[in-house]
Amino acid sequence: MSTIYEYVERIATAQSEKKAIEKITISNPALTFDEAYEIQRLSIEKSISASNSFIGWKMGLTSKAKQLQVGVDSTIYGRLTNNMLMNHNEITAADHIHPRIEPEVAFTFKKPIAGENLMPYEVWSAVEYVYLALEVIDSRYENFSFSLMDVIADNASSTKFLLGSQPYAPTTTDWAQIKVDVYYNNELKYEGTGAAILEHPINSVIELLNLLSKEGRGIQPGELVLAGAMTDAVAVKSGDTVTADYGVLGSLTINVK
Ligand code: 0L1
Ligand code: MG
Repeated sequence: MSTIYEYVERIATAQSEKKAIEKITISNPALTFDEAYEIQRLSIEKSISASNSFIGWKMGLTSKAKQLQVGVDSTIYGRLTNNMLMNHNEITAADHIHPRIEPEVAFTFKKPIAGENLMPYEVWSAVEYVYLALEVIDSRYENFSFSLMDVIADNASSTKFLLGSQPYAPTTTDWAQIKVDVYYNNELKYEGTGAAILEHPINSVIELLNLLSKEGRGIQPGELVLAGAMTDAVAVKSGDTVTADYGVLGSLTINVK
């Protein structure tokens, strides 16, 4: 059986060569939750450099639909670094394995916050802004197929994300009630609401804090949290365009080259 360092290498190679690998649990069905998060942590640590720093967290598997798809009933977190944050609204299909795009919201934090089973009002007191976001996910595993432990080790399929340029005050609206229409090549593909994210996107941050508190950690000021998807993800290829229209709040588009 391989060591966790070998799995870190395998995932990094899959990413750099844009070639999907067999999921870890095929050869190591006993991979534990702690080992999977350690593979994730080591993978991100390995990617950190002078030009690539840790900037926050993403939550995954935050909707019942996604949990059913993967056959699990728990949320997971991943780590975000600044080279995942897109500075223009274009990705290159050839830079990815099998990219998919999903509409999200993101939170930024002005105060440190930590703890288990916090109440929404406690979390809101630490939030600075809410942003519209599009996440590009790209599993490093063959056929985008994995178990819970595999996807944790693979940093929750993170690859890129686009943030809207407009910060919204947390009090702008009821974030559970916001609506999104997702257009794939100008055709309506999915409709969703903020409530798809654990009934309310703030619950995603509460879940993240529950997971982080098991490791004695929390969210630091300046960090960002991608809260989770409001609809299914759209599989994309070169030449495609995905637009998430959030009505009066605005819209975000990613073009795939
Ligand atoms: O952002 C997400 O919800 C992705 C989490 C991992 C599952 C997937 O890749 O669909
Ligand atoms: Mg996501």
